[in-house]
Amino acid sequence: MPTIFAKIIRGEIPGDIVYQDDLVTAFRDINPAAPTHILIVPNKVIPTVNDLTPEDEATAGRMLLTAKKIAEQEGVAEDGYRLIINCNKHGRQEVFHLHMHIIGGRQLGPMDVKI
Ligand code: DGP
Repeated sequence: MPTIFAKIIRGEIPGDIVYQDDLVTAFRDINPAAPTHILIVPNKVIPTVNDLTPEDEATAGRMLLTAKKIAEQEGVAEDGYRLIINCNKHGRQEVFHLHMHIIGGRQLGPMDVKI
């Protein structure tokens, strides 16, 4: 079964895509927690961080470098932002297609509270 994110990547359902290349796609979160809330996802379905393999090293690295690029594009780089990857139940992961949240555009709360 394709994930909802796979459908956005393939253009089968609407998504506010802000960046796409051969390895990753980034689009705005449907339920933003801050003025900038973008998800960076691998084009290939990797369910969780636990499923990463050495073959995915370039994809994992591209996710981080894309976060840097998007922070600059969104104008939040200097003030700062937070990158989050949730994993499984304790991490409250809801969509099982690996994704990195980039959240910024306002002063965020401390790490241990809901953002
Ligand atoms: P997580 O808990 O890390 O799995 O977060 C999943 C995020 O995905 C959550 O912030 C809401 C977002 N999301 C869920 N469904 C959709 C969708 O259909 N489109 C978009 N753009 N975001 C979605």
